Amino acid sequence: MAESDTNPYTLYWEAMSGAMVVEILLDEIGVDYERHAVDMAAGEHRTEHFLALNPTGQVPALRLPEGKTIGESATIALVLGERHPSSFVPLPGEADRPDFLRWLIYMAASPYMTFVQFNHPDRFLDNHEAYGALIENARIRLLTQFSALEAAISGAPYFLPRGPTSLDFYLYMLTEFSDDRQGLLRKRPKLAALHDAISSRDSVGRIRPRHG
Ligand SMILES: N[C@@H](CCC(=O)N[C@@H](CS)C(=O)NCC(=O)O)C(=O)O
Repeated sequence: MAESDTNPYTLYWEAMSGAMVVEILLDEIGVDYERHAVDMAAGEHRTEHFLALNPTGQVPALRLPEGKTIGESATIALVLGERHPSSFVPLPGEADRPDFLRWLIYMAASPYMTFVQFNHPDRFLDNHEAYGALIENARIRLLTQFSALEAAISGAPYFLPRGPTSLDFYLYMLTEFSDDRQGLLRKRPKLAALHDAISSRDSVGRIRPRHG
């Protein structure tokens, strides 16, 4: 994390949030950035100041060097891929770009959002008595969604045959969100190999501990 760059990226961040994949990608491509912790428990994400930066009131959000702030984890991964071309994000015209986009959007739209249902049933229903059923439904849907991802992994140990990409960083993060990681990995050997490979990267060694 750079503190002194004159024009760095700023990552609006919370522990164990979707900011993890953005941090890993920033570290992997080797760009300077600052981290700004958003105190969600204190409602900082609902303040006028933060909503002016990201009207959805969510993290991750990334302030670009020119001053604009963007949200949405998948969008941030794509924008960083365009601005800092690397093997981590297939560029338009590359053969595996359609698969890359398909599964990146799936991860952000499906399992990530099912984790929100699992951890924050209050955002879906006012009826406290139904929270247990909503959490159980999320638990079952997560298993199905992870199985779909297991079936889609086409490389070894990485998601795509080309080698490590942001899909691997994203899927590593989703696996880390699980409260039954070992159970998840035991039944999904391709995911387990991917998770092992990403866990041992230097970037992850630096970043994962920050998330508790
Ligand atoms: N679609 C968004 C979802 C981001 C999201 O749900 N972030 C959570 C933290 S993991 C958040 O900020 N929640 C606060 C809220 O929704 O009020 C993305 O992919 O970045």
